[in-house]
Amino acid sequence: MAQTYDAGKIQVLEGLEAVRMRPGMYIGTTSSRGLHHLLWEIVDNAIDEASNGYADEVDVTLHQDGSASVFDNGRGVPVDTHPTLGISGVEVIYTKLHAGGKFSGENYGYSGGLHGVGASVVNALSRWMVVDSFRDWEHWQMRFASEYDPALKKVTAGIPQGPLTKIGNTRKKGTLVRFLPDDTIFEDVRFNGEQVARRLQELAYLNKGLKIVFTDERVKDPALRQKTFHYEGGIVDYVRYLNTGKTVLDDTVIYLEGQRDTTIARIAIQYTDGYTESMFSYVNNIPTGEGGSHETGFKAAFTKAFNDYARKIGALREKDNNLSGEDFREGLTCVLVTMVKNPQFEGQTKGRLGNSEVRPAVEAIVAEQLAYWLDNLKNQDVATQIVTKAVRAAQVREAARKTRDNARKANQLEAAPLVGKLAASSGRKPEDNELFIVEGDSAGGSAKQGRDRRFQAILPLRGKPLNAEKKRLDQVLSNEEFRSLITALGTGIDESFSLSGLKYHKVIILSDADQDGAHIRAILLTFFFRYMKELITAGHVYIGMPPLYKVQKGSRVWYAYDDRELSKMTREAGKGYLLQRYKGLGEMNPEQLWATTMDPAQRKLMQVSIDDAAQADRLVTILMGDKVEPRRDYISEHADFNRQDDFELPPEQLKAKENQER
Ligand code: 0R9
Repeated sequence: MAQTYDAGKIQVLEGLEAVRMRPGMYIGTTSSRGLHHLLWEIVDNAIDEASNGYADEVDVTLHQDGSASVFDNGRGVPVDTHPTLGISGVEVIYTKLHAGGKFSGENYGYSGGLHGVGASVVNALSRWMVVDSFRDWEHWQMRFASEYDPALKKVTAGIPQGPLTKIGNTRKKGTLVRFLPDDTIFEDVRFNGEQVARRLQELAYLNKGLKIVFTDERVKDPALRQKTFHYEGGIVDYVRYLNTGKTVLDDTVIYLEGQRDTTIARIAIQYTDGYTESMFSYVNNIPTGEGGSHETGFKAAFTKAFNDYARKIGALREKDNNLSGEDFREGLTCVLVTMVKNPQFEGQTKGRLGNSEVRPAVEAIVAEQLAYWLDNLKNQDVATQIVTKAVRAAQVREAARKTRDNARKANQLEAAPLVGKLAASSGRKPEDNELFIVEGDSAGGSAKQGRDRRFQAILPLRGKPLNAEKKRLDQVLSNEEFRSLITALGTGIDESFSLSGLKYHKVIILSDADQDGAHIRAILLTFFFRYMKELITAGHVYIGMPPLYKVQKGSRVWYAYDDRELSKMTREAGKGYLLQRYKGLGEMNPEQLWATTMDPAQRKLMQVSIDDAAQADRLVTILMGDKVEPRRDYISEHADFNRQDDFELPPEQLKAKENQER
C-alpha cells in the first residue's frame, strides 16, 4: 500500500556545521570520489522515487559552470509545513542532517552503505543548491547558498536564501535539484563525465525500464553530449552486454527472481565458452566486489541444483563425486542483485555484505527458482550443455593440478635458472621489498645495476609473455615467463593463490612508453586480473613511469613525464637547451634509470586498482579476447591518436591512480 508523505515523520537530528567540519565522516573522502558521492546521493533519491513506482525517468546534467543537476519525474518533494518545526518539508530535507523518511525506516526500504547520508550533506558541501518541486500542479522553489557567518567567523553552507516560494502553476511533475560543489572542500571539483556515464548506465541496467538521460554540457561535440540509458531487459540485458566479445555457450540467459522475508534476489546468468568466472553482485544497487553472504547463498544453491541435475540426467553416476562449484562456474557470467534491509558492508573497501540472514534467504530463492528452471522442458538442452562443460572443467582442473604440482617440484629442482633471471633483493622484509618486472634484457640489465639491491629485485621479461586471456590455467603455467613471475612472487596462483606468501609488497611493471610496452603491460595486468586479482585489490600492483624527455642546459637536467611537463620545463630552461626524447628504457644508463624511474624519492608510480570490476572484466575480454570486431569498435571509439599508447588498457578499466609517492 502506498504511504502518503507526512512531514511529521521526518526525524530531525542536527545541523549542517558538523558536515563541513568533518566531511570525511559523511562522504568518506574529499577526493574526486567524495565529489562524485554528492551526485550519487541525489541520484539515489531520484532512483528511490522510481523504485517506489512514481517515476520512470531520471535526467542527470553536468553544466558548464561546474554544477550538476538531477531531475526525476516523480511526485515532487513534499512542500507542506512540518508540524512542530514550522518549516517546509523541503527545508527540513535539505538543511537538517539525517532528515528524511529513509531514516525513520518507513517510507524507504532499501538504502546503501555510504549512500543514504541524505541530501542535506550535499547542500552542506555546496556553494549553492536550488531545489524545484513540481507537485500537485504547482511549481515551488527554494534556494540555498554558503555565506560567511561573522559570529562563527567562518563560512557556513546550506543557508536558505529566502522561503520556499511558489513560482507558479505547472503541468510538470517531479523534483529538480541543482548544486555547485564547494571548491574549498574538494580537492578537485570537476566531475568525470565518463565515470558518471558508466555508473548511470549500470544503474539503468539495475533498474529495469528506468530511462536515464545523461547530458554533459561541457562536451564540445553536440553528437557526444547526450546519452540515454534505458533497458527493458534490466540485468538480462546487462549480462548480454558484459558478454560482448565473448562466444556464448547458448544465447539463453537464465533469469531467476524471488523474495524471502524482506530479502529480494534477482539473478541473470549466461555461459560463455571461456574458462573464467565473472560474478557481479550488488546490494541495494551498490556493487559488492568483495562478495559476501548473498554470493555464498547463491553459490551453494547453484552448485547443489546442478549436481542434482547432473545425477538426474546420468552425467554423474552414483559412485562419482559431486562436481565442485568452480567447475559449474567456469565460463559463467552472472549478475546477482540483492535488496536487503539495513545492509552491513564489511571488508577493506566496504565491498562485502555481512548480513548472515541473507545467505539462507538467497539460497532458498535460488534453490526453488533454479529447480523450477531445470524442470522446464525447453531448458533441457542448455542445462545439459552446462553440465557437460562442468564435467570437462573438472577433468581439466585435475590435469592442471598435476601440472601445478609438477611445476612446483620442477621449480624447486630448477631454482638455479630462475635465480639467474631474477636479481633478488638482499632484504627479507616483504613490506619493504619491491619487484620490478622489466621489459627486455637490456633494460633489465640497467635496472639490475641501477637499483638499490637492499630492497629492489629485478625480473627481466624476454619478449612478450603469452596472453593469459586466451589461455587455460594449465597453458599459462607451462609458459616460462609466467612461471618465473609466479615463483618470484611466492603467492601461488588462482585457487591456490595466497597473499601470505607474497615476497614483494610493491610489484612494479616497467615497460617502454610505446605500443609494445603498452601491450606487455596489458598482458601482465590481464594475468594479474584473471589469476591474482587480490594482488590488485590489495593495492600491490603499480605501473612505473619512465620519463619521456630529458631537457639539459649546462649542468642542469630536467626530466619530463608528459608533454605538459615538457613545455613547462623548456619554458623554465629558456633558450639553448638540449632535448632528448626517450624511446625506450634501454636508452637510459643505470644511473639515469635509477634517478628517474626507480628511486622512491623521485620516481612516479601509478597504483593499479579495480574501480569498476564489471567494466574491467568486459574490457579485458574486448581488448585481449579473440574476437576482432568488438576490439576494433572499442579502439576506434576510444583511441586518442595523439597519445602514444592508445592500446593501453584505458584508465576506466584497470584504474591507475597517481601515487602520492612523488
Ligand atoms: C532529483 C532528485 N530527487 C529527489 O531528491 C527526490 C526526493 C523525493 C522525495 C519524494 C518524491 N520525489 C523525490 N525526489 C517523496 C514524496 C513523498 C513521500 N516520500 C517521498 C510524498 O509525496 O508523499 N523525498 C525524498 C525524501 C523525502 N521525500 C521525505 F520523505 F523525506 F520527505
